[in-house]
Parts: sequence; structure tokens; C-alpha cells
Amino acid sequence: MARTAYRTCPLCEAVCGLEITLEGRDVVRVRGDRDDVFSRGFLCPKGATLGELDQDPDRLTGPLVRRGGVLEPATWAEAFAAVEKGLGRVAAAHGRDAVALYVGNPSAHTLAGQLYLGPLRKALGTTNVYTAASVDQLPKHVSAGLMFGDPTAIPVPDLDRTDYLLMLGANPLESNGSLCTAPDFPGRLKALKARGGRLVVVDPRRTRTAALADRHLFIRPGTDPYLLLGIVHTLFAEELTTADERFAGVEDLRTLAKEFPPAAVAAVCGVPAEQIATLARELAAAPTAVVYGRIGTSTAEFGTLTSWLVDVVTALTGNLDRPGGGMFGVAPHGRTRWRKPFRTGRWHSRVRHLPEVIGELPVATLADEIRTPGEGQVRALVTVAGNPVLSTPDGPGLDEALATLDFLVSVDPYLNATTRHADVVLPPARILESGHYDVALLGFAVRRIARYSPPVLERAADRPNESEILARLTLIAAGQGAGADPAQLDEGLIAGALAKAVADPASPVHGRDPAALAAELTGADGSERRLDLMLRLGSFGDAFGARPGGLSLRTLLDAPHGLDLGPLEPVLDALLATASGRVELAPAPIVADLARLRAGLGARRDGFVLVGRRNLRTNNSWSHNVSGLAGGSNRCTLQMNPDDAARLGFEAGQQVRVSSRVGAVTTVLEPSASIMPGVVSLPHGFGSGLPGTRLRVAEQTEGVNANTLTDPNQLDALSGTAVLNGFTVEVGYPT
Ligand SMILES: Nc1nc2c(c(=O)[nH]1)N[C@H]1C(S)=C(S)[C@@H](COP(=O)(O)OP(=O)(O)OC[C@H]3O[C@@H](n4cnc5c(=O)[nH]c(N)nc54)[C@H](O)[C@@H]3O)O[C@H]1N2
Ligand SMILES: Nc1nc2c(c(=O)[nH]1)N[C@H]1C(S)=C(S)[C@@H](COP(=O)(O)OP(=O)(O)OC[C@H]3O[C@@H](n4cnc5c(=O)[nH]c(N)nc54)[C@H](O)[C@@H]3O)O[C@H]1N2
Ligand code: SF4
Ligand SMILES: [Mo]
Repeated sequence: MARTAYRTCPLCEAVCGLEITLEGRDVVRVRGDRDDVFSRGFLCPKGATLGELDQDPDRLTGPLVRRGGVLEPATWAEAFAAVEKGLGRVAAAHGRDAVALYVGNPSAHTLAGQLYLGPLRKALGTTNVYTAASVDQLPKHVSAGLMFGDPTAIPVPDLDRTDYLLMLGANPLESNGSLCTAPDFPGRLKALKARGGRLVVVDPRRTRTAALADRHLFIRPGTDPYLLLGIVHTLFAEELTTADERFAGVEDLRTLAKEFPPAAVAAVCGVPAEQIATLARELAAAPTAVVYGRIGTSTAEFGTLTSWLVDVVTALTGNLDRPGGGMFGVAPHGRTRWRKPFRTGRWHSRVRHLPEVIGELPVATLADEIRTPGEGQVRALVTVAGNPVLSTPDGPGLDEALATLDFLVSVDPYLNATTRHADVVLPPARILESGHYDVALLGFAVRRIARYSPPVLERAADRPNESEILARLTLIAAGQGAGADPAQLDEGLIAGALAKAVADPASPVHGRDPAALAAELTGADGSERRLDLMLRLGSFGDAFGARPGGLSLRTLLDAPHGLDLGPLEPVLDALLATASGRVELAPAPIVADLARLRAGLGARRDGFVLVGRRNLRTNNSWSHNVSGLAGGSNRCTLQMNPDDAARLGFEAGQQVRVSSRVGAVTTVLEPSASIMPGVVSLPHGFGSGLPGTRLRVAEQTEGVNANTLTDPNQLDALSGTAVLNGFTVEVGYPT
């Protein structure tokens, strides 16, 4: 008998609502949920193959423990005992900093990751925390921290209402959007055009998004801040800025932009001066407008400067915190004013002395920390939902370093390039066996929405889900042992949060009895009870009865297609957390970093510059085992402009060797008019076929690890984010 279940897709930031048809425990069909309040039936090829991914025979069904050098199946009790022993031994002998943590991208999409990684970090008590953010969006956190005082206050383009969208370094027609949660991004862009609005895309490749745009401008990789400063210059020179008394630093900005007139920056970025001035005039003249930049602007030489300028242009044109402009999302579980003053460098990495940023260090230096002897050397590593060997700079170097660790434990469903080095692998239960709520992503959504998906399938009693796995790791790290009860962790966290809430005069539950409130919580397990607590205390919550009609877990369980809580509203005044109480348009660390830009004004780079790309049917390194997604246009080719290829005598389909300071790969050449001359593009995430992995489909897929080429020494200075786009390579014949 078939049955239907509704569940949020966990694969990308679009958070589409899915309608899943099951027979027994088998998924027989996945469709977009037409009644979903947010995604309204939208689905991409990845969501359609969620069943195949969830039932992939290569997914590990139980833990593995290394014995005599070989990873062997073990019981859960044995696996957790092995973790307790392995981590305990390293921490006892070498101290807490000898145990590092790496957290990967899927953790942003799991409820478990969002609920338990905070406590796990705290329990590990190490300064060696690394995440995929330092190969992704950290620059945006730094610019938000410096401008708004809150590193999570990242403006989201108000897609559904804007009249003018300037997009740089993003390709949402293939990625489905990032730091802008908007299911059916393509449809929303088409709607923008249909209502008379305009879309301009700036990208060294003519992407599918660029093809949809009213205008596409090629840009030399890594030079976006020059273009944006040219825009800022024009806004001031032509008196096109909009004043706002909440802004500080406007005059500083005016002065520093003087050095970057369109005529001076055009030669660097390859965008004609007149086009730059036109962009400024159009942005200023549009009834509403917003600038949006993503991966191509973030994992780049000037990631933080560009992230800052994106929001500066939105602000100067009067579009910050206003419908149709750059707005701040509000998740149903709430947003409160950031309390700690924002600063980076609260500690530094041991070997390269790189500053901490929002509690983490650049993953580009993880291998240094493992390889370099001395006090504080990393000897053990916990990875959760990460595959840094394929995803971070000099992956092969990290691969070698991982092999030298005393202990590696990986929470991951697959035996892949990274986890093959593990001493213990702890695979989470099936995707459909866990509940889903987007703690991390709903705060970046273009509408205020709430949606919870309870587990679709029941789990065997002895099969822990990811929440339980991470809770147990936390208890082990906290010294409570492998046998401690995970429920106790949840109840402790609930009690702590309630004690804080009732003591806070601004809280709607101020003065109430925490034990009585805890007793009111509902949920099938600790995760659900904690989610209920977050929802009830959140911006839209019922505050345990103080706000009748407000949200709770129950209201979400009763709304399987989600709840729409309306469009974004101006909230800046409530969240501004800078010391000055104003929006800092020219923060000191950023102004200092502009020296690097000035130095580059006269410089010219010869040779090829490499950028990445994403294919619609991929998800970083780990979707390649789904046969329904492999092949076709989803190939690991080096794209090159046909004129460049002709000049060098290269032919389509031949093998070429791409090399950088760090390494070299040999791959297939694909001449493509979609890419600007002087630029080549290679996608990341390929290269799974390594000894000791179990990814039978991916291993057959042709492709190389793009991070063989990326340089761990090339970082955006302010954020420590790796330069994955816009670095120099040589292309030649295979040797
Ligand atoms: N050259 C280059 N490199 C890049 C990029 C680029 O554009 N160019 N992009 C960067 C970006 S934006 C990112 S976010 C990073 C990603 O970097 P990572 O997060 O390190 O890598 P992923 O490939 O996403 O690997 C995710 C891992 O999580 C596992 N996994 C999947 N689902 C779950 C789950 O539910 N629970 C657990 N515990 N594990 C799960 C997968 O098996 C896989 O091992 O890569 C970066 N690397
Ligand atoms: N299908 C699919 N979807 C995904 C993912 C995936 O792997 N596959 N990964 C997910 C993740 S983790 C993330 S972070 C998001 C990322 O989402 P997006 O930011 O939309 O990522 P990309 O599609 O890589 O688009 C980046 C664009 O930047 C361009 N670019 C490169 N260098 C420069 C530059 O210097 N300047 C400018 N202006 N442009 C440049 C590239 O040509 C590319 O078109 O996608 C998510 N969604
Ligand atoms: S767009 Fe993203 S969330 Fe939507 S179905 Fe595709 S992978 Fe899933
Ligand atoms: Mo990402």
C-alpha cells in the first residue's frame, strides 16, 4: 500500500517541500509539494532522486571500527567505546587542542547538526575548530559583523519585490541559491522580469542565470571590488546617494572611493567604464534595487571587501532594510540582538598565526596543524558531514596529513576520500528516519516561513539517528562516557535555556517557573522538545501561552505544507549591534585592507585564471554516487574560450594538464564560448575514486579533484577564506 509523506528537501538552501510516495520503506516517487507554502511544487533533479540517495546501497548501515588496520563492522556500543578511548587518549596525552573538529556543509541542513554541534564544540573545548565556512561564506559573516555588529545579520535580496537585482558571482539557476533561501529561484527571477524589473549578472562565465538576465557582464575573476568601488565612486560623484541617519562612515567612504573612478578600475576588472557608471545610475534610479554576491565573490582574493561593498552599494542607494532591497530574514525560532562585540582574532592558529573568525580557524591551515610537530599539534580529528579532502585547498596534502593522525572519527554516511582514513565511522540513520527543520537557513529566507517535517520512517530501536550520535559524542567529550544517556544532555540544555529565559526581563516568560515550562514541552524525543522550546520562545512563538496563537512544535506538526508568516519586514533597528549603534559603512579593518586593492590598480596578470562552477545535478562532493544524476552535462571538464583553445592548438575532448603552484591535474578540454578569454573553469567535488572508498557509482565517474590546484596559502586576509576562484594556472599538454 502506497502512502504519501511531506518532507523538506535537505540537499540545498532552497528548502523545497517534497511530496514523497512510499511503499513500505521504499521511496517510489518524489514530487514537488504543490501545496507547500514556500516552494509551491518546485523541484529540481536532485530532489527528485532523494529516494535513490536515501536508499543508496553504499550508504553505511552501521558503524565501522578500525581493527588491525582494517575498518570492520562493529556494534554501536563498541564504536562509541572506541571513540571514548581514541579521543580520551589523545586529549589526556596532548591536551584538548590536540583534538580538532571539522564540520561540513550538510550540517547546515540537519536538525542534529544545528542542535548538537554547539554543545559538541563546547565539550571538546578545543581552539582547533574548522568548518566549510572558510571555503564558503565567512567573508560575509565578517562584513556583516563589522557593518552591523552581528556576523549573522546578512542582508538577503528581497527577490519577490525588487525592481533591480545586480548579481555577482552566483548562478542560482544551477545552485538554486545560497545565503538567500528561495525555492524556485529561477521562477522568482522570471517573475522579477515579468513585472518589469531588471536582472544584471556579473560573471566570468555566461551562465544559465546570465542567459536569463537582461544584461550579462564578463568580469576578470577576483576583481569585483574594483567594479563595486567604481559604482560607489559614481554614486558620490553624481550625487546619487541616499542619506540615512543610521549610517556612519559615509564621508570616509566618499574619500576612499575617490581613488577608484570607473576609468581607473575598468582596466583591472575588464568591465567598460561606461558600463560601471550605468550600473550606478540604474541602481540609484530604480524604485527599489539590491546587490547580491555569492561564491564567486566570497571564495576570492578580496572576499571580505567584496562582501562589504555589496551591502555598501545597497545601503548607499537607499535600499537597505527596505522592501525590494536588502532585507534581514527572521527565522520563526527567532532573532535577538547579538550581544558580544564583534571582533576576529580572539585566538590564532598555531603554525601560521591566522586569526580566529566566529569561533573557527581557516580550514586551509588544518593540514599545517596536523603536520607540524610541537605543543598543540593536532593529533585527533572529529569530522561531521565533511569531505575536506575533496573540498578544501590542497586536498591531496590534507589527505596525506589525515593518514598520520592518531585518531579520526567521522560522522558520515559514506566511506569517501576523507572518511576512509577514519578509525571509527558513525553513519547517521536514513534521511527519512530523521525529522527536519531548517534552523540555519530560515533566517536567510526571502519570506518568513516555518515548516517542520517529522521522521517519515521509523527507526530500529538500536539505530541511533544523527542527533543521538552527536549527543553521545558530546557526552564523551564532556567526560561523561560512552554509556551516558543522551536524553540527559537535552534536558540539561532545556533547563539551562529556560533558566536564562525566565531571568530575562525582556522575555515573555520572565518570572515563570522553568520546571513548569519544561513540563509543557512536547515532542517525541529530545531534539523535538528542544525545537519546541526554540519555537515557543522565538519571534513568532506562543511564549508558553503568553502569546496565544503563536508557534510551537504542535502548530508546525499540524501544518505539513508549512506556514507562511508573511514577507520580510524592516528589522534593522532591532538588530543593529555595533558599538556606535549605527551601520558602519567604513569599518577600520576594511579600510586598512583596501591597501591591497590600491596596490592592484596598476597590476596586470598574465596567463589563465581558474574559476569553479556548479552543475545543477551535483551537490559538492557527495551526490556523485547517485546514478540518476551522473553523466550528461555533469562532467568534470576544463572549460576554455574557443579562441584561447584555437590559439594554443587544443581540440575539444583532448586531455590537458592544468597546473598551479600547488599541484596539477589532467582532464578533458571543453571549448566553450560561455567563458571569457583568459579564464578557465573546473568544477569541484569530483575525484572520488581513491583506494578504500565505497562509492561504486562515483568511483566510475571520470573526474579530478579541483582542490589539487587550490592554494592553502592564498587566503582572503580578513576572513581566512580560501581563494578557490580567480587564481593563476597554466594549461598545457599532458606530460
Ligand atoms: N574548488 C572548490 N572547492 C570548494 C568549493 C568550490 O566552489 N570550489 N565550494 C566550497 C563550498 S561552498 C562548500 S560548502 C564546501 C563543502 O565542503 P564539505 O562540507 O567538506 O564537503 P561536501 O562535499 O559537502 O561533503 C559533505 C559530506 O557530508 C556527508 N553527508 C551528507 N549528508 C550527511 C548527513 O546528513 N549527515 C552527515 N553526518 N554527513 C552527511 C557526505 O557523505 C560528505 O562526506 O566545499 C567547498 N569546496
Ligand atoms: N547544483 C548544485 N547546487 C548547489 C551546490 C552544488 O554543488 N551543486 N552547492 C551548494 C553550496 S555549498 C553553495 S555555497 C551554493 C553556491 O551557490 P552559487 O554562489 O550560486 O555558486 P555557483 O553556482 O558556484 O556560482 C558561482 C559563480 O561565480 C562565478 N565566478 C567565479 N569567480 C568569480 C569572480 O571572481 N567574480 C564573479 N563576479 N563571479 C565569479 C562562477 O563562474 C559561477 O558562475 O550552491 C549550493 N547549491
Ligand atoms: S532545489 Fe534544492 S531543496 Fe529544492 S529540490 Fe532541488 S536540491 Fe532539493
Ligand atoms: Mo557552500
